[in-house]
Amino acid sequence: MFNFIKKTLTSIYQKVTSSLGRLFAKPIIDTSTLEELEQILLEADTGTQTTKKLIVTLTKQAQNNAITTGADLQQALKAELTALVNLQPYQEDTIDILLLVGINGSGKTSAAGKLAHRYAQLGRSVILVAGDTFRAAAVDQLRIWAERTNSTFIAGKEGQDPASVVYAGLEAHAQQPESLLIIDTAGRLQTKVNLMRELEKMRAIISKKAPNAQVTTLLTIDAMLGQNSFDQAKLFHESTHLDGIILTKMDGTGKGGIVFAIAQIFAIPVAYISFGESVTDLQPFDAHAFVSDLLGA
Ligand SMILES: Nc1nc2c(ncn2[C@@H]2O[C@H](COP(=O)(O)OP(=O)(O)OP(=O)(O)O)[C@@H](O)[C@H]2O)c(=O)[nH]1
Ligand SMILES: [Mg+2]
Repeated sequence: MFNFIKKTLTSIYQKVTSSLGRLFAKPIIDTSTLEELEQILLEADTGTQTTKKLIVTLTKQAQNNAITTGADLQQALKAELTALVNLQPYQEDTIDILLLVGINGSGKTSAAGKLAHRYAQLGRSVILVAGDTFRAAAVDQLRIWAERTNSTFIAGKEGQDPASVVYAGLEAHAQQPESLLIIDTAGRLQTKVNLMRELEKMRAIISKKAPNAQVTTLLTIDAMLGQNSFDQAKLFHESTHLDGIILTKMDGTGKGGIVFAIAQIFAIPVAYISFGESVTDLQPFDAHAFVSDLLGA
């Protein structure tokens, strides 16, 4: 399994890895090497703020002669990137209730299905809750994932208060406390304020009805949106507590720098990456292994 993921990731980041490899092979580095590095990082979606910070630090080290060769640069960049992603690692084993949030189309419903599969593989029974009552199709979409993964399915009617569907989900969970309750939510309502209010209401019901449950909120971010995805992340980060990120559609981008931008700006770990549309196309994200693979170090 691990080799498969590594192969998938390697093919995703090949372009970045090979551009970096060229720089790291240089026997001696100069200002233009750092300029090239800056360009590669920006093109890889590392974001201007994070890239600038990295380049300033590396330039200082080069001026002090702490970095003279491409190999030095590789080690220094590895240390900086590792420090960036060295967040409290995401723990998936102890969770009772998983709330999925994110803007429309970012991959919440598919992630709910893939996570149901993952936890079933880990031996947990899963209850999928259709907390997106905004569109009738959203319920049908999640129902298909529930059937595919043999999960219990809880849904209400179109337009029903999602908090009441969550309530029904919590009742089912109380009957099977060892199971994992995964709640899919809407990505779009009439306004963003409504959306955030709805999420808060769901969270309030959860803490009232299951005060001792381990509740985790994950934000789905579409990696293909690159820089634009930071705005959506900001919107949720400011309004609600987030425990981690699911970076979706990684198969559609040859970039990986977004991982560092997220770590630097939001200081929350990427918990999973999703790289396709089948049940197995979601895996836990190992930030340290990712840095090593990306830099070939
Ligand atoms: N290639 C690829 N497609 C994905 C991935 N994740 C989701 N998709 C597709 O992206 C589209 C949107 O995914 P959904 O899971 O419906 O997104 P959502 O956040 O639930 O969307 P709303 O319910 O509209 O808010 C679907 O066509 C998915 O099949 C991924 O990792 N890779
Ligand atoms: Mg959905």
